[in-house]
Amino acid sequence: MRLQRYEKNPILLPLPQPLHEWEALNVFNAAVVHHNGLFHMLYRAQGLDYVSRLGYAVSADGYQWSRLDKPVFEPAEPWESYGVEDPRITRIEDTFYMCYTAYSEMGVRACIARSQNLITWERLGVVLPGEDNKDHVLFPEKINGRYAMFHRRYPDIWLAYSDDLVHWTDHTIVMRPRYKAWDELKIGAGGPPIRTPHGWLILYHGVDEQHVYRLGAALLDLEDPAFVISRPDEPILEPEERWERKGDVPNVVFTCANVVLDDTLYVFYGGADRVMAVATCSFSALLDFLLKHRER
Ligand code: BMA
Repeated sequence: MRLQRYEKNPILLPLPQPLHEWEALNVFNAAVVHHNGLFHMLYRAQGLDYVSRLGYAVSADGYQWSRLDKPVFEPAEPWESYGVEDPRITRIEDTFYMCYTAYSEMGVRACIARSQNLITWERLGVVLPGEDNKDHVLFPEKINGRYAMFHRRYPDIWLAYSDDLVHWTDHTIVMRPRYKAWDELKIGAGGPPIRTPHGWLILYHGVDEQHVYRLGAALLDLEDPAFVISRPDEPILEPEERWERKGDVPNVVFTCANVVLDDTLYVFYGGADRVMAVATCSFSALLDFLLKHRER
């Protein structure tokens, strides 16, 4: 089972103009939500200073995008001084929550901000203080009365719970790298988990010893997402196109966003840390594939 690339990829390129200095080098690893009939994107942008800021773009179909001239989210705290990276947005009831990585001389920190309109953001702060952490993403609903979130304690995907989105407890490992596989070195969650009648469908990235980033899918128990129902051996996307192989970091496909509309799964992903792209598949076909590869 493989994702199908949009034939006119990439969908977003750096804009090397004086006006767009902040996004002149790389635009990648975006969050995307579908709301009120439109796709909304917050993308990670780097200018020549390599500081990551977040730009906003909007689209009616997920393929053709229009963007704002200025970033909508920029470093503002000491722990963000080198940049705000890799946003993942989850809607919970009427609020959009953005998980993002803050990068500074202190290291990388897992942060959350919230918004009602996707443009103006209020910071909740560092949610896993005192540790290097990233690849965190919220579940779209509470599980057994508490908020749930994936995060990454190198090299594994972890699950944690919270009553207030700020204090996180009951940390457990969900998935680990697999020996001599495409996801042998480290793994991290993609966009928000998707509820299905058979479990939480998740996408994740895996890295091999050659530092190639690929994408995979898994199915987790609805009541206890630490229980893995299915994790097929094969990736669903790997670097093949020139702009996935060559860029700021070679051989990278990296996702922070998945949207399901009707029966189409849209996977938005960064190519080689330089451009944004989209690939799709039939959601029910992917779910069937996962159910066929159930672990015993
Ligand atoms: C990870 C993250 C991603 C990036 C990837 C490949 O550690 O920082 O933002 O796409 O590395 O460089």
